[in-house]
Amino acid sequence: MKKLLIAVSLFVIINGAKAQKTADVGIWGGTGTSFGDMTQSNLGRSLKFNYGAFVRYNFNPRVAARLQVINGSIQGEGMFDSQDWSFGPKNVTSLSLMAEINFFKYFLGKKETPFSTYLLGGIGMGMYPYDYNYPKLTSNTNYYDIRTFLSSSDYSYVSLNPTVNYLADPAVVAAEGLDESYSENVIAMHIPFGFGVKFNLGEKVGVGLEFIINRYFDDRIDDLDDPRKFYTPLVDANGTPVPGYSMTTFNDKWHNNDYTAYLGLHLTYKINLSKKACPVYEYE
Ligand SMILES: [Ca+2]
Ligand SMILES: [Ca+2]
Repeated sequence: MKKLLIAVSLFVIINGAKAQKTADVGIWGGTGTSFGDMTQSNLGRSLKFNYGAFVRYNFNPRVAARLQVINGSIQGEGMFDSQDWSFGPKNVTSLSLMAEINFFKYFLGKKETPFSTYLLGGIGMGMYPYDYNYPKLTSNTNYYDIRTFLSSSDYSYVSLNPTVNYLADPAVVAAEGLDESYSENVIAMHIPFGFGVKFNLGEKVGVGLEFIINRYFDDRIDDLDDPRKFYTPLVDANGTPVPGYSMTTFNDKWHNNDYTAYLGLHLTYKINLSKKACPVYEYE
């Protein structure tokens, strides 16, 4: 009976220890950039300092949840078609809730788990300004060159004529009020995903390097909001022009939107959530 009690007690203690949860807090520093409608981006001139912080809750040695904020400048220099295009620097703040999946068993500070590579994925939101700059857009002549666009083989199916670029036609500009430059704050959803590697530096401290991409459901980070869209003047059943335009767009929720990308180092500190630590079993 005594042995049974001891066995039951041990079972409870061990399972209690296994159920123990740990958490970590981290600070994050690195660089950020974006990918969107530009081509031939000058990466060296498009990298800006970004920083952040996170809390990580470890369910077990393989799976953790991370709530992370990254803030900093994003800018871009490159081309749109054969013309220069640049935007920013603009402040982009990203908030992400991600699962962190370790390839190896890992608990911060445990000698038995010195390092792991990991994957990140989840859901997030970003905040940033969108600067609609009419003079700047109209100085980019290729932005309008719908004829070039229509004659390219990829888009030869577009036989709608006559088409007009949404900024080139004075009637469209007047009707849609497009000649007023403005800036607005955007709040947009994104899907973050990434990977990294992390190491223990001591019993309480770890360090890591990671790469994260945020895939946005919005096209305005680079200030080029669906730049291929165009208007087609309306006609009636007999082909006679009638007032108004229909707009053809190339964006939807899943396609032709912008990305941000971050590469950074993080320094992580362990928090004990439970005072009844049983380190022998913690990492199993
Ligand atoms: Ca864009
Ligand atoms: Ca786009």
